[in-house]
Amino acid sequence: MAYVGFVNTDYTPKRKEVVCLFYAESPRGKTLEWTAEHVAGESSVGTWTDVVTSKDSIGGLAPHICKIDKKKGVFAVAYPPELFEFENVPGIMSSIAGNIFGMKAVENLRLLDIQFPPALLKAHRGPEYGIDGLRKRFGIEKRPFVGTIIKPKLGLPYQKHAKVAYDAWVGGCDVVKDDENLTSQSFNPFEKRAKATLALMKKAEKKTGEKKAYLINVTAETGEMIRRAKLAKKLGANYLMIDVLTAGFAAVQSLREADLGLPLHAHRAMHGMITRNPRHGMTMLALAKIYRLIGVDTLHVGTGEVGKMEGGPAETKAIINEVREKEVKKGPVFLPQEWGSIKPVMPVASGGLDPSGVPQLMKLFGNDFVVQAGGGIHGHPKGTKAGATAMRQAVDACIKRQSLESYSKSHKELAQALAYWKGK
Ligand code: CAP
Ligand code: MG
Repeated sequence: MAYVGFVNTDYTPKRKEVVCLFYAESPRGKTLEWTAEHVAGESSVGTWTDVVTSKDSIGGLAPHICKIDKKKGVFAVAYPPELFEFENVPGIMSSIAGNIFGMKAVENLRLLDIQFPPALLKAHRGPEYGIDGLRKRFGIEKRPFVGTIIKPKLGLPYQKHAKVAYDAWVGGCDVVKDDENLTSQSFNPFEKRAKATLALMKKAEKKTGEKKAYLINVTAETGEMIRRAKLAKKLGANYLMIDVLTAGFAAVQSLREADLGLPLHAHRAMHGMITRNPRHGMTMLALAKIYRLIGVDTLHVGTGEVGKMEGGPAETKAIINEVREKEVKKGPVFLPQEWGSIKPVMPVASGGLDPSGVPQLMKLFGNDFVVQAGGGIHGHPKGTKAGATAMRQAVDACIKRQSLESYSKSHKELAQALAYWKGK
């Protein structure tokens, strides 16, 4: 059917429907309603012209444009569940985040939020661990997890990579992760890195008496990714990392549905290509909901302007709520969402951080998050171990409700970090 007849602003979406909230800018001379009709049609059953074959096959499948707010340039579309294969995230995205972004009928289009109905939640595992499960697994009762990313991003031979990880763990990091673009390069092949780093993780656990996590990056072609994940598990890995955007929705589902029993860390490299332009693409909030649905355990969500990446406090807070809370109330540009039995994801703050940012981060995130620093640990004037200690001291200071300045008087690594990056 052509792109007409979907507007029904008296329509109340059924609980079983998928509801999408869009922001759109129409071509000159066209109305938001006209654009919304094109979006609703092209994302479901329609095309640019009537087709004779439509007559007897789409009854009841047509979506309803149930809200249009011309002032905000926003409209909502309620899609009957029969339009989708709920187990198939790539398929769902091909409808609600597919052709519509390339149509001439939109100057700009942004998918603000997707409301998942109960049956869609039931079709997916969600996180295996959740926040309580991660805290139990790593013996960290209340405070934030402290993590680092091995730097330089690329270039370290695997033996050095392992040694830098050891120094970070012994210095006080709970978590050490590969960088997003470290996979299995000639200087740092996956299996050798896994063996060497896991051996030193065990050594660091013995030395510190603390459980440690190594987030090894398994990002690769899906079959190879699963092979690496299984190999890592065999070698004693206790956490896996995947670059969720570059690997793709299907790969994230494959890794989760491999049920390896290991927590999954979602790095969001490439998200900026889709989320950054406030007038086009898709919000990080909507993306984050998809990864919680599929079932990652930790996910980068931004730092609320503390670090080097874009994403203000209000946006970061909204994403934190969306991945952590059981129920999210309707917001200015997002829909209400009940998460049923889907466990929470632990949000990750990362990007341009050093110990001085910890108080602001803990104000925004509370305690249930991972604070992660690469340069802010390995750039410490006294090296990685001191850098990790300084980060941990900053968290301890906040837990003890002391200012970093006063705490640093009796904690030299923190004092050195604060002095070194002052006014950075
Ligand atoms: C941080 C990081 C992370 C970014 C990702 C980097 O290193 O390893 O990939 O945090 O950004 O490569 O930049 P630094 P986001 O601590 O040295 O900045 O968390 O926003 O996805
Ligand atoms: Mg990185």
